[in-house]
Amino acid sequence: MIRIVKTTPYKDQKMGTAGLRKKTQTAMQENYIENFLQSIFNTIPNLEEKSFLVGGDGRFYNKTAIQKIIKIAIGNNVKKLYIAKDGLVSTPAGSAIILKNKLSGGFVLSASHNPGGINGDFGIKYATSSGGQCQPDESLAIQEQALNITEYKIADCDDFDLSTITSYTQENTSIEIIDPYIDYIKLMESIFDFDKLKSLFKSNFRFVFDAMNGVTGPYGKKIFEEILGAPKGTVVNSIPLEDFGGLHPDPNLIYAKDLVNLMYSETAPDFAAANDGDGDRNMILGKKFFVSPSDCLAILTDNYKLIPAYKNGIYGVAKSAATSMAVKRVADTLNINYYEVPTGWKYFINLMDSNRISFCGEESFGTGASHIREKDGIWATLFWLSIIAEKRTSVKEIALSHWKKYGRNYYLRNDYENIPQDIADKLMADLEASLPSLINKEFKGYIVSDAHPFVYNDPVDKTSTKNGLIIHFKDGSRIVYRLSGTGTSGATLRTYIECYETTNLLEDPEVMLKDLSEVSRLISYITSRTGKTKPDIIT
Ligand code: G16
Repeated sequence: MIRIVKTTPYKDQKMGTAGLRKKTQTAMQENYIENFLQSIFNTIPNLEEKSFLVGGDGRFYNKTAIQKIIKIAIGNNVKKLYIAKDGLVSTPAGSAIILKNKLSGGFVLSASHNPGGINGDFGIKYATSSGGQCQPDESLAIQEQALNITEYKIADCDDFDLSTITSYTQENTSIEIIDPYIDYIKLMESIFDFDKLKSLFKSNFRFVFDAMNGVTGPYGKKIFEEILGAPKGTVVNSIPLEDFGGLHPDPNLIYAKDLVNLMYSETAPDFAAANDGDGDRNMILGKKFFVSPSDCLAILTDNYKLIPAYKNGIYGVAKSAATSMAVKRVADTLNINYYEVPTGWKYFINLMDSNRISFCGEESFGTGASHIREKDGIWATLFWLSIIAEKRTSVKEIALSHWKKYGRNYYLRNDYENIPQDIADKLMADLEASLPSLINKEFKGYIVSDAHPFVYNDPVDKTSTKNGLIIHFKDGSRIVYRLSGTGTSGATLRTYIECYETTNLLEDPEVMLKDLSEVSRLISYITSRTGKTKPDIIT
């Protein structure tokens, strides 16, 4: 039986950079998930012809929310649901499944790299038939529905068992429990030379993959250990846990601490990678060496010919404006298309769909390609393994020879967290208003050459998006300011700082960018407005 339930809107139910992201206890409020799902379904016509994927990264409250989503979908007469077995699917595998089966979209329940548990965060990433994040106008339409919702439709039925591959029919909806690994693994096999990778693992090569107790544990076990022959135990933190074992499943130098300590110890293996909770973010490490995400994109792009799927050429590459300029140097040299977009993977989708780019990446530990429409942590790891298998040299050597060829864009992201929203908004508004007056001014020896809001004009659908503020200096350095769209408490101000060097290639970025970090605070009055004399997080 289908019930129509009267409800009232939650005024905080706004779409962030990648969908809904909230404190878990916020999401657990009565009707919270139901309202959100109904709001999405209200924006999609002819649901009786539509099929969707449902799964998640295994975090706390996913199981309950998945059952709610199934019942709301049945209530709305959805044609078919593909539910990942045990409710587990990574964001990249989800995108692959949506594209392969030509689904109308999907829901990956994840707050990504944010911590989980009842006191952590919960989220719903909603992907459309594109296989990726919905576009800004679609987000607005959903938000409009959520802020005005008065009722939702839900099936009155028992919970479904998601632990075996089977199928059910309820009302007009068919429900298929699917293997969430197989299509993704086949896709990886179609891109990379698995035989070459197998031979790498037959050598003395040692690798650690940290799944951070998130969803890539089972993917990593199957791909690296079972198929490629890496020794058992190569994948660590491999069982998806509801609270990520208390870890903050964010693959960066701060939160992947154990892995970083291992890689900077005397017993470090040759290569390590970590993925975040839902498997779209990645961090790459060598022995005593960290590859920044911006450099990662540049190095992968420079080495595209090593990968069978790309050996005949790539269309081009794109990065978010906040990501360093390193990849532009590669694109210019290779003479391939190059685009700079606002933060958010959604902005890459039109460029991939129209064959303008093949690779893309963001400073926030995201690298990916047009095989799917999300960033892809395992793809990035396999790409690095392929480069190593070909060059048989260390990660540090690979990065150093890249910098010798192109120069190095030293880069830091400084985050100022938990700022009251009104203070953060005013800081950005005042900074934007002051930009014209900064031109030609000098700060600690850095002279501003240009300062403007970042505006992106999408070449495909002709929309224009404003995101962040950019200050250029005469020596080629840059500072980018923007507010995070994925936080769940207060506002996070991110400042992205970079300079360019051709000779001094192996310095500590914090040393190289000390003065420029200071300049970023001076220009925007961060300290007097927020009381913070230094960033909370530096990545
Ligand atoms: C999400 C989006 C990314 C984006 C990031 C930005 O990442 O998918 O495309 O770069 O947010 O985060 P912020 O707005 O906080 O800087 P994820 O991995 O959290 O889904």
